[in-house]
Amino acid sequence: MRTQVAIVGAGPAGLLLSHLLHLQGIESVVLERRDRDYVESRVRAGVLEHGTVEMLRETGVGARMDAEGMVHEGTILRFDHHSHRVDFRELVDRTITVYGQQEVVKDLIARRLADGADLRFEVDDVAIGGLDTDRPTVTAGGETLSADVVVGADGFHGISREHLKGLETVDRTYAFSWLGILAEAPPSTAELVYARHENGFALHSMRSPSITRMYLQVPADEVLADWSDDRIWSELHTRLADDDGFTLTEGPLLDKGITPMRSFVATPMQTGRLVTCGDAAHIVPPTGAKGMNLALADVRVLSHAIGGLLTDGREDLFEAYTDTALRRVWRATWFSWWMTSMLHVQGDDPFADRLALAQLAQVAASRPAAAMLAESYTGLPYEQGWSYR
Ligand code: RFL
Ligand code: PHB
Repeated sequence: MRTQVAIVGAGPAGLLLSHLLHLQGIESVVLERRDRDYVESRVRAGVLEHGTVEMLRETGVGARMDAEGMVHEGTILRFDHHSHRVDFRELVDRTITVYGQQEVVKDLIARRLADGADLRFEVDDVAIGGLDTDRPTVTAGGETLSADVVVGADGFHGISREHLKGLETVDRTYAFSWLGILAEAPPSTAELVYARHENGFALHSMRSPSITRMYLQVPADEVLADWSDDRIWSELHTRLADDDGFTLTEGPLLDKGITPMRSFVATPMQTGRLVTCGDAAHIVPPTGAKGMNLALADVRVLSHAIGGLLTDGREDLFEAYTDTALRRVWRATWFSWWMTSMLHVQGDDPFADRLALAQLAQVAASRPAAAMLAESYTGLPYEQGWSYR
């Protein structure tokens, strides 16, 4: 069997790519290891950059996001028990939208299926071959699919990255993880609160007017079993408190988990007709809310490059894919590292902790410093459109 583009992984990256290619008249097959229900209910990212929102809307998959997503014009930084608002609208004339990753995934799956896409779930034996030719193959379930391009959109633990020639990785692991909870409680604040407290970082986010999403900095080797619901709430109350009377509303926990923090970039992102995108190629710590946005920005570049290759035989855009994508990846990697080091408590490194507080003070006091944060948080401008034509 043959297709134009074989995509491994039905996360946000693989699904959006399949959609953008379809809009350019290019057919693809998406192969996903998990079942549909699993990928639609996996709780992860929640913040969409300004440009991500525009791209989803412009390509016809933004209706539910526009109806249910919460547009935020700023965010709160809380440290030394005081709150400082960073006003995105006023500083950079941009906003973010709070809308869960699994909602984006649901919208993309619904649209792909309505457009007659070939999406295959529960395919757990994908193997990639033929990489020395311009007809690479993907084998799964005893069937071989021959394609013009194979895309590894299979996340950090996927199988595609290991096929890249001359692969080099740079990474940083952090001494802490995030313990995340989803609670059936109305948000206690209208905007996200990033709090730096002596006990560690805490984030107050949300998913809807009745669901709160929150995170706590915990040691990297922390075990979830050591965190009872009572201990989680007690620590959230302590770390999110301010001198202006902030109160936190509690509710039953719907989900809890621990996520390690890591920065990781693997280059190149392509070898012959195999390319990687999203978490398969790079990971950022979640403090800057960049992971999914970066995955979708890769896909924008890739959709344009594959459009050029398959409709006009243009090799140049395709060959430039790694370099084009990495320009944004490294800037987001810097921003995510900066937010992480500024907001987390190192404990054993008083110098780092004093520097972090000085940077927060600078963001709170200086308009250019706040604008720099706002510019990266709401999303840097894209270099090009998603469509080749
Ligand atoms: P995904 O979402 O991991 O999807 C990869 C898909 O590939 C499948 N797969 C395979 N399929 C077939 N064969 C194989 N051999 C396969 N191996 C894997 C997997 O089952 C999966 O369905 O990668 P993608 O599409 O690149 O998307 C990346 C994002 O998921 C990720 O960057 C974000 O979730 C990161 N992230 C955040 N990003 C943001 O932009 N804003 C945020 O606010 C934000 N918060 C977060 C986050 C990630 C978190 N966790 C849990 C890691 C908060 C958290 C807690
Ligand atoms: C989330 O709502 O899950 C979220 C928000 C902001 C972040 C990370 C995660 O920086």
